[in-house]
Amino acid sequence: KTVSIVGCPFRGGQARAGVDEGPIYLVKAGLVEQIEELGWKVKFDGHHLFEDIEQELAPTRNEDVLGKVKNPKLVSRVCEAVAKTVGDHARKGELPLTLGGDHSLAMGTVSGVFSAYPDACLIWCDAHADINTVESTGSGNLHGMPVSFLLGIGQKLPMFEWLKPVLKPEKIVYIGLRDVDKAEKKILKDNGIKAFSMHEVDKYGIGKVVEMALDHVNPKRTLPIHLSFDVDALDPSVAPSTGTPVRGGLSFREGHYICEAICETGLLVGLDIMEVNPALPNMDDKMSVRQTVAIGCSLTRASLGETLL
Ligand code: DIR
Ligand code: MN
Ligand code: MN
Ligand code: MN
Repeated sequence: KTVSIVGCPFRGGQARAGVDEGPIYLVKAGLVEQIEELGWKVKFDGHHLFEDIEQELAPTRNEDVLGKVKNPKLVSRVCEAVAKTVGDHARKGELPLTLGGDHSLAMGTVSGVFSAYPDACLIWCDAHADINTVESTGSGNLHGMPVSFLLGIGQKLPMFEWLKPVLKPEKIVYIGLRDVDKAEKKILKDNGIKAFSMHEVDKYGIGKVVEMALDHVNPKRTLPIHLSFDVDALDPSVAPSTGTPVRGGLSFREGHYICEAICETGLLVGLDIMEVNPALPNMDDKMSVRQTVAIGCSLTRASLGETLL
């Protein structure tokens, strides 16, 4: 069993500096060794630098806007590269672990994993639904839109022609939502997409929520699972160093329980740990950064087999 780490120091899907440092901090904190300690062989050949892409696009960087959407060319090219890398690892039977970077990268990770496992399902842990379309986005930030692109809903952008609608609405389930735009609520409803918000976590408890989430996308527990984990799913008191914190989030244990329960299925084939931003909440707050990076590592370990006993 092999984990292939795809380090993605990328921030083009949103506006705040620092999220590109996330993967660097996670690896520096000893993540590779921690995964090896769990009995995995770990492949990590350095972070993906996307330098060629950034350089090639540099001359027209400030023209990279289409309607409201910011950096569409840059994000598209980077995600296409990530899709290829992640897909190659998955096709070799390795488990791709993508370290973000902002959540627009999931257009690449999910495309890659679903190219290797077309029958996979997707579990999306996040405060946000990330399902705005080109038409509905208020911010223009692509990290708020990866799910709509993967579903193939909304206007298609020419530069994203490589991105195939690999995802069906019944193959994704959300856990942790609490900051969903009005237009996103309509998209979720119109497409019949299952979501367990913090309201359901409070009502049923995390154990029941994960069971219901799996029952929805994976009733017989036979299908491969991709877990895309945005650390802002956790409460800001638990994971403060992230770009769009929202209060009322998952507790430390609830976040880890999700990872442990998915690991227990034995069906995990792809994992994303996204939106760790070591420049936040501010440059002086070293404690918050340490805490958030440590949680990025421990969520990863929980997903890869670390148990409490
Ligand atoms: C908002 C915020 N729905 C947007 N989304 C965030 O920009 O589309 N996603 N923060 O992670
Ligand atoms: Mn690689
Ligand atoms: Mn997200
Ligand atoms: Mn989020």
